[in-house]
Amino acid sequence: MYTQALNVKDTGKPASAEDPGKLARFQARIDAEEKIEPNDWMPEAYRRTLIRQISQHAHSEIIGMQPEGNWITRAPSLRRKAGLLAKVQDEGGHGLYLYAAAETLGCSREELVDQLLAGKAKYSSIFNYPTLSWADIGAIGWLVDGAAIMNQIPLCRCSYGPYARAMIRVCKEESFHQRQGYEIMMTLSRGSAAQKAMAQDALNRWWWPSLMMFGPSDKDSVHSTDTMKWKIKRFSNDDLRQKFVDATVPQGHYLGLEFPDPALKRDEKTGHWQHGEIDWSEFKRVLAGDGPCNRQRMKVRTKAHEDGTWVREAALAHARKRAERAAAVRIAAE
Ligand code: FAQ
Repeated sequence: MYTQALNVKDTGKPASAEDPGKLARFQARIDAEEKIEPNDWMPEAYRRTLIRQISQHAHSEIIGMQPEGNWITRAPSLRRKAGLLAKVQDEGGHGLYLYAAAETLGCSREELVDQLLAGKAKYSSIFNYPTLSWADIGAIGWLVDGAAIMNQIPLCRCSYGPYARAMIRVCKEESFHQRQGYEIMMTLSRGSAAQKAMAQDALNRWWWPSLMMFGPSDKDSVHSTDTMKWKIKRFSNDDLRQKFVDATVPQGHYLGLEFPDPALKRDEKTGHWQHGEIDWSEFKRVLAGDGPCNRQRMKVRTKAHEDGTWVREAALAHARKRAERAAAVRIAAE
């Protein structure tokens, strides 16, 4: 899918030391909506910010398999189990495309995974919340995948080619996930009083963390100025959050559910749904490693990585043998 162009090593050069002519030509290409490809010249800061964002995104997909994976054995029917299994596998696949896209920028997947396991890399705050009932699987599909799509559709037009192309397939799959989640919520909301209460409880717990997925408010976002100038991000965090709220509130009302926000109201002039104040102290706590499940997520991920050591070693040994056999055949033919 991608060239594994590991020929663009980190020069450690600060952005200020870069050739102004090259910088101007680079920005002109971005402004002309050209895609930047792995072997093209790019400013160090652009390369580093992409590695940061793409690897955080990849880690999120991989850690994000845990809250839902937790329910595969407890899904209420074979149909639900098959759907959930496929969804969780899709998220694993997204992680792999994204690691591959990050590798084209000159860092290896091993380095990125090591950073995650060492606790030096971020992943999305949302995956540090627990899945307490089956309705949480519906709420994740509807809200978390819904928020992910809102954020990722514009990334299909990101200036960096490999990231933009990876996002096209990811978004198609996320949109299936969103619909299967909404369908679970619909079934529960139209079910018994206990099922409806379960759906309401899931919405109560997942609503605010879903809004936090879009990142800090624009005034506190440190990277947005650069990433918007470079057309990595096309919309600000607050703009995407607002689009998500506008799309999701009517869906929740259609389910007959209430949002856990007494301040939520539709502005008749603009048509937008205004939401109450987000608890940024909770967001900061989760980012600092003190969310309800941060420790558990890292423990499970570390164990899975250790348990997979023999698979990686076997795959490498097999690749080595194949290469040796192919070399022997070539020599014999010469
Ligand atoms: N959680 O200056 P900004 C999914 C960090 S995939 C944790 O605004 P930026 C699919 C940010 O990294 C979900 N950290 O940063 C799925 C930065 O930290 P740093 C993941 C967050 O990059 C569904 C600092 O705060 N999606 O759900 C969060 O311009 C179901 C300052 O923030 C992506 O990664 C957060 N919520 O904007 C899987 C999409 N927000 O690096 C399984 C791509 C911010 O300086 C099941 N990423 N931070 O240490 C993006 O679009 C952007 O990176 C943002 C943040 C919008 C997340």
